[in-house]
Amino acid sequence: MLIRKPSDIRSSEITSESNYVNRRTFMRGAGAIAGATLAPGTFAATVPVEHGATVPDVRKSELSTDETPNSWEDITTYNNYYEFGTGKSDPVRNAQDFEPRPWTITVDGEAEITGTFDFDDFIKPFDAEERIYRMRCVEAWSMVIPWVGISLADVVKRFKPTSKAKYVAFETLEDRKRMPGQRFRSLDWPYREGLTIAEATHPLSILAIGLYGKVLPNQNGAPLRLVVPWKYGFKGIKGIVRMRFTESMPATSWNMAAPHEYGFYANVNPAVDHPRWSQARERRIGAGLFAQKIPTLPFNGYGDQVAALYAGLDLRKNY
Ligand SMILES: Nc1nc2c(c(=O)[nH]1)N[C@H]1C(S)=C(S)[C@@H](COP(=O)(O)O)O[C@H]1N2
Ligand SMILES: [Mo]
Repeated sequence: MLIRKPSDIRSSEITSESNYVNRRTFMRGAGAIAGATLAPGTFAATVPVEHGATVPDVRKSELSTDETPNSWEDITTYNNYYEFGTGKSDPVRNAQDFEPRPWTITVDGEAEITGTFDFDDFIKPFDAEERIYRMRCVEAWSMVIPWVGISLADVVKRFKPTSKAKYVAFETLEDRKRMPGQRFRSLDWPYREGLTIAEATHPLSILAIGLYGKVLPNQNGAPLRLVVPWKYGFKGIKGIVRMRFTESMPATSWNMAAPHEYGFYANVNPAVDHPRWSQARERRIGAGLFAQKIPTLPFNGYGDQVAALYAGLDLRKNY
């Protein structure tokens, strides 16, 4: 494979805009060598890299909640991203200098189309939509977040998973120079997550590339992160570099770290408490210090849309 890992590329090579463009052209060629010809793009321009730049051509979605979104400030300063530290305000501080370019996503496993794709090529065939979703962290806090994303169902179908593919597994970048939190063994790196194919092809599942119409901030998982709004937030893996189609259930980071506390499914469920705290209620970030906790809803309020995925499954055992 001609593509160098991002970790092999010195930061001096990626500082200027013209270098960035050159690198991208190089990656395009390499993507074609990897075997996949890509459909013509939907995006008029490539998604910009600069902090705070607007994502072009974003349309609204009927799948959005009409609840009031949290502020940009809340969403970008209170984060979980252990690659940049375990405190809530570590990611915003420690991810500022992170360069989410050049970036490639490797697709492999049980699929007809596999290869390593430059980020822009990877997202180009898909429409960007605003999806305003509730997010419920397993730690019993929540937010409402206006993501910009592409349909994960469309992405999965494009790679033509084989009949053997039952799951899709994701991995975050592993690079302790660029992700200083990986110098500590707070988790077994790289961060790993996974979904069943049925979950991944549900219309609510997206790969987010933006927030509030702007490119995704580093601390929220730039350039690409998963959002599955009926599951606990830890399923929403950030900084994705690999997508693998598998026959058996993939290992996932929080399940590996504490199997009795975090299952593979991780559907939001107020009836199944965390061994160390109740999941019945949640604190809405931004509601104020004295605000009452609000009730947590089964499947985070998306039950009408997703409960059928789990017909016949014991949700107490499959937590
Ligand atoms: N790679 C990676 N992805 C991750 C995490 C992480 O530590 N590393 N934290 C998860 C958790 S626990 C939550 S609640 C959400 C937080 O997303 P946000 O900071 O954008 O709100 O990201 C998830 N994705
Ligand atoms: Mo979380």
